[in-house]
Amino acid sequence: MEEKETTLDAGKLDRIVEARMKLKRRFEEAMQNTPSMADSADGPNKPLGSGPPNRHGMPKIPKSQTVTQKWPVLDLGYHPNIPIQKWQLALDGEVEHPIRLKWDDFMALPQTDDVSDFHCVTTWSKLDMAWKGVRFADLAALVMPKDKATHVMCYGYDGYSTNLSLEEALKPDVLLVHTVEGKPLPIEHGGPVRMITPQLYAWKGSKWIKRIEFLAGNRLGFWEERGYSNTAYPWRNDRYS
Ligand SMILES: Nc1nc2c(c(=O)[nH]1)N[C@H]1C(S)=C(S)[C@@H](COP(=O)(O)O)O[C@H]1N2
Ligand SMILES: [Mo]
Repeated sequence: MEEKETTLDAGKLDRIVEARMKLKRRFEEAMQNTPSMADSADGPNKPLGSGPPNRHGMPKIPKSQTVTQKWPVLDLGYHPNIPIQKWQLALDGEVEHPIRLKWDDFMALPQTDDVSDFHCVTTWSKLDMAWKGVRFADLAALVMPKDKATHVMCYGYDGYSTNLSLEEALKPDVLLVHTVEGKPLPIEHGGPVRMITPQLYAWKGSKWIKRIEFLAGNRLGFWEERGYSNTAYPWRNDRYS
């Protein structure tokens, strides 16, 4: 791999902003056409769920989900303990500028605060969670996906993997988070850094994230290979394939 060590300076930040605008133009239409943005009561796919509309117009509670106050832990049973001094995130595959970020590089990137909902396929939803981290879109702008890139595969330090289309991954609420409710993300929930995908079921967000590989086509991740949906749209009750 041609990865190199990276620190960020003002020139690099300018490049991120420029690249971010380019990516936005490239994926805006596909993003607007994803089910969690486009489905509507008068269209062919009425969003399934209950409650008032959320900020992207879907019912706050997707079909067959139950709201929980607790935050259950769901994973393969192995919680890798990665101290921040050892944590690294590789971004590679079909990109112009592959990199490997260390903790300080990651924390020097633009930081985003957001409040979003977390929908687990096992039918619990935890609402209005306060997150802080780096937007996937800002990371993508840093490495610049090649024209042929259409998907990513995200890998965790526990051996997990999950795939996403770029129009889903580039949504502004998709974050790589290190903080939840003002506190460091606990190890059992994927700390030091995990991804979240509020507009898809939560298995699409890798805990203990260590690598994002940009792909020239779709490939299935751990659960997707084992019968979970490739697409994972909560408001279509799209759980298993
Ligand atoms: N690395 C990794 N990420 C993972 C998983 C996993 O086993 N390993 N499980 C997924 C599943 S199935 C769900 S529902 C959520 C659960 O996140 P939580 O344990 O913080 O509730 O993480 C997802 N991300
Ligand atoms: Mo899950």
